[in-house]
Amino acid sequence: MTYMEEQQNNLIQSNANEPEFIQAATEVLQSLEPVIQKHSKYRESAILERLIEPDRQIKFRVTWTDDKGNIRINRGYRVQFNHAIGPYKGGLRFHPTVNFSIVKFLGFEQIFKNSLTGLPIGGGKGGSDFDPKGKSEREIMNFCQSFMTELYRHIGANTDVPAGDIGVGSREIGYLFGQYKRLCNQHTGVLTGKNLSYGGSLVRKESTGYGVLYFLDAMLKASGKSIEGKTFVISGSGNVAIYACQKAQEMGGKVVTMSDSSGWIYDPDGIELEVIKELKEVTQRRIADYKAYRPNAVYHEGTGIWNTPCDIALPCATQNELLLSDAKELVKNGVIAVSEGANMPCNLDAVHYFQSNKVLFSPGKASNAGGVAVSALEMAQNSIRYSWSFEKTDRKLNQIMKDIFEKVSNAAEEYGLPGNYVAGANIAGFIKVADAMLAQGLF
Ligand code: NDP
Ligand code: 2IT
Repeated sequence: MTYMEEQQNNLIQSNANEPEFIQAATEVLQSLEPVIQKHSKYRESAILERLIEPDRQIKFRVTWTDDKGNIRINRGYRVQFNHAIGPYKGGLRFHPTVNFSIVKFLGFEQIFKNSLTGLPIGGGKGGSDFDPKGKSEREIMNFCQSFMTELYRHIGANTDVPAGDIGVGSREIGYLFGQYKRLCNQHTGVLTGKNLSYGGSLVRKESTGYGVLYFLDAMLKASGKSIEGKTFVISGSGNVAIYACQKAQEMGGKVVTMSDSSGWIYDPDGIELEVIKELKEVTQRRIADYKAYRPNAVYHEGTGIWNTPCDIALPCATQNELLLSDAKELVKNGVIAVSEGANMPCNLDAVHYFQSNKVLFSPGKASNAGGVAVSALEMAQNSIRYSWSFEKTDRKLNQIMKDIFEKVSNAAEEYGLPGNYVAGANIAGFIKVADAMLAQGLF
């Protein structure tokens, strides 16, 4: 058995009940084979073995009361995966599907993503199986306060800095931050994605979606193509999807779909984003209600969004939402590029199918890194107790995304895999972290 086969076996045996984590780590291991062959130092220092095992996993009970006075119990999680290059950094997800497999896959991806930003942030992730849907404002606050009453002892502006993810936006960050401050009596940059009035950064709200488009622009340009005039299929209608749609439209693209977990809409005239913002950011309604505002639109219950003909697909909802059959349909309909806005939305078979059919493909850890990058800029602004203008922060984001494309593209080239941005992202992200681990001795 080769060394890499041993690593793969060990991954599967030690994490048997964690399919999403195995999926994310398998992709990285596959990409790193040429790096391990070329540089024996990583093998000699057991870097892969150490990277795959989180520094620390925290699980806790969250007890809260609902509006009827019932006592409710949920599970809270934080995985502090790797802090070789900076404090642990990564979002919190509130969704009924959250468990250690989900949090570990997200935390693992975050190590490489954060490394690619070029900013000093390590990898972590957390969340809860709490379902925010249908909860009152008071219930959300009760839950957030109780969640932070345990989490606060594990985090800190120089230790671990959580942010949002699915089900956690600026409202939840506000309640979490308020409780942290009650407990610690410190106004520090311990969370990112804060509102502007108490230490948030301009552009953070838009950053993941905008970043997806800045990366896509660089990737298309490198192949002599452009966004102008292209038809987009976007999934999701949350934070990432909304601002990906906004930037795609600003850059001359036409977006014809968006979705939520119930179904999807097709608007032949192009998505009217103000309607989506009203439904999703203001009134917390379903995507099905879009039709009431735009009679030409068609609503489809359930899946099927990837059967829509398009030039560019941006999966921006959740993991494993685009499978091999969807990839085949997209290729059949002539898709030229797929950029992941969500984390691991395409399964491994779908990714391989895109690559072998010459579709430009960017993995989430490269193309959605704009969110965490602006989070790191928020930390920097909090440290100097100052805030930058929208234009300045947006310029920095744009440059960071272009730089990520260069790093990813160069690493792929260097290891003989030109155009394979999955391998490029994993290799470039890995080398910085691995070298920092080597320099700091055994941990
Ligand atoms: P939001 O909670 O704002 O939106 C999530 C969207 O995805 C909603 O439209 C939601 O529909 C849909 N969705 C969630 N779960 C499912 C599911 N199981 N099946 C179908 N649709 C689903 O989250 P974000 O936009 O912040 O996050 C979206 C993705 O982007 C996630 O993968 C996240 O990890 C990733 N990401 C987020 C970043 C950020 O800065 N926010 C940064 C980088 C990556 P519904 O409302 O019906 O649940
Ligand atoms: O997946 C991600 O990169 C995020 N949810 C954002 C993390 C952050 O710390 O801003």
